[in-house]
Amino acid sequence: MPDSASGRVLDDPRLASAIRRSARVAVLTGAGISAESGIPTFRGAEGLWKKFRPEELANFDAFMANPELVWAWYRFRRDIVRKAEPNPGHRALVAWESLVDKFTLITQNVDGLHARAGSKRVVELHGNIETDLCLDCGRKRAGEAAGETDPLPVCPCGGRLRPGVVWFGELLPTEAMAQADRAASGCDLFLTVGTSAVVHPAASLPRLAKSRGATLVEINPEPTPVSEYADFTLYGPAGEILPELVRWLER
Ligand code: BJW
Ligand code: ZN
Repeated sequence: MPDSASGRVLDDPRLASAIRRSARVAVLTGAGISAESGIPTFRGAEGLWKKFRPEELANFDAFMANPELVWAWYRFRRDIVRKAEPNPGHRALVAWESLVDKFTLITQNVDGLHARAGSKRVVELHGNIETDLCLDCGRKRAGEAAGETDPLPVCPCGGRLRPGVVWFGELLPTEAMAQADRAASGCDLFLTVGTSAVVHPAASLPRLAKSRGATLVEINPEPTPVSEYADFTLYGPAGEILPELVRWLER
């Protein structure tokens, strides 16, 4: 049965004890953890890219049909990401990593804010918005600098570039997915933070972790499909709840 905490997070001694005895921790983050850095989410109450649903633009067919539009969307988002700073939620996960034997931070986010905050072991499942990928030579390269406005960027080989992210219908990077599977299968505590948990295969990781015996904790202001089987659901913003958990662990 799910449990919930609406007041002080660690009022529940069972949650406190599960967190304290967990030496192997895996965390799955989604767009919600970066919401407090000013980066809009895809879905949910504050879901932003309201004008465009990700299912409409984040796929290869949309790119081929209208590459200028898809590039304009990514350029707009790159701009927001470059101006954003990590928030207390990102920083709490950096601190948590230093407190346990094994800590794997699996993220669906493409904004790079976990690494910028100082997290060491970050598994990026959906790529990184700061990279471009050439459709011809297959090379990955750094994304164009701020201010460049070529509507259709081109690789030095002459091939067409696309954003280096994972779109619907595309396979996730094999090694990243394998690391995520291993971490979910072999952890004592699995946290899902700020994800609507509707996009697979990432959304399957919490269930995998739970089926292998991990305690499953969810942090999100709204219920998600994970809330139905999580051991604990902490309803609220990641930037408040994560620092509270870490403060308690550090004591
Ligand atoms: C806060 C907060 C605060 C707000 N604090 N929280 C099994 C079943 C059904 C379908 C499939 C399946 N397996 C595969 C599929 C198909 C598809 C899929 O999952 N579709 C479903 C949507 C139906 N998956 C794929 O296609 C994947 N590839 C794949 O499976 O390959 C194999 C295959 C190929 C072909 C056929 C079949 C299989 C690829 C998925 C790629 C997703 N890409 C995107 C875009 C990335 C690039 C970019 O950024 O532009 O990834 S889509 C978008 O959604 C992005 C995100 O990473 C992803 C998840 O979103 P996320 O992070 O959860 O954000 P939100 O906005 O949804 O939620 C935010 C949450 O935060 C909300 O809950 C808020 O409440 C909360 N929040 N403020 C904490 N302060
Ligand atoms: Zn090329």
